[in-house]
Amino acid sequence: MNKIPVFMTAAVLAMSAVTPFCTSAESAEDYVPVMYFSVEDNDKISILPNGTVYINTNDLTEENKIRVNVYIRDDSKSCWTVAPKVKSLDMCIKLNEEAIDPAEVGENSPYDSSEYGFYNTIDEEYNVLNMSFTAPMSDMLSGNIKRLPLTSDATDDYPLVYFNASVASDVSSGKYRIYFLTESEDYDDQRTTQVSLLDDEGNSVTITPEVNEQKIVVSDRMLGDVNNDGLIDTVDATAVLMEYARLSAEKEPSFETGQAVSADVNDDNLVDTVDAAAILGYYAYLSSDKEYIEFTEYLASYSAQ
Ligand SMILES: [Ca+2]
Ligand SMILES: [Ca+2]
Repeated sequence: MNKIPVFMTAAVLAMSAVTPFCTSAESAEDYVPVMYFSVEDNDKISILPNGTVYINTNDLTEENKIRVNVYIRDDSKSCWTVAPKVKSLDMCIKLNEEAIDPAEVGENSPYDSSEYGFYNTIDEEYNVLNMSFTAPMSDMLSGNIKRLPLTSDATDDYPLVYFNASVASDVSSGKYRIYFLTESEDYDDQRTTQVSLLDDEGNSVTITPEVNEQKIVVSDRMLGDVNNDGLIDTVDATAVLMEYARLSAEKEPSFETGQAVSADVNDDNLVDTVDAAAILGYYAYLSSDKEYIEFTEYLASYSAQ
């Protein structure tokens, strides 16, 4: 698993320290599984080192789909129900297809598919996907609930489920997100993301997992090509530094939204010297005789150092 976003690492490491699952009341209350997304690369998007999707609207066509994988990290391995509810706030990024259980299409799955029931529904009005993996109904009625049996060592060795998000070809430059619904937002009693764990005594506890979100940033130009001339070079780095100077002097930003998105190459919501340095570094790399790589690939090696 090399796609865990950087900000998840601390939580995941902290959880790794508390295995195996402890059934004492205090520890069981503290324990929380994690759900997170990862997006599959394709020719219409780039993926930044932190997992954010970057879209240059010039690469879009009439039909633009992004495959989003949903993972669960449950170190206690004690889930008997896993129910992600996923929402996209903006209809320009539409969750208009049903989710796919990898096991149903012959792909690997974290849980043994013969041991769970899977359902999913789409709520088109609110752009919400409701999904659930749960022990068979007969077991629930008889009170004989079993944990979902694993197919491999970790619950996030494989995606739990995936879905396609459709990006409208006329999407505006800006920042978007797909996220796990953890509280009712659209109406009372809206279903939210939950997992149910079963302890060694057969007691079930239903909790809201820790979640991340999938950021999608959209610009009308390439990442780093701030002046939109098709090149990533010193002119762009200079423009970033000038904007940084403006913002530092508490002047109004001069960049339009698409420019600002393309200038924030490390996606930390700041346009500053770090971005300028990355642009200059990439320009220097391209000016050398080294093999051509995309800016995002360069950023990945740059941030790994
Ligand atoms: Ca440029
Ligand atoms: Ca930045």
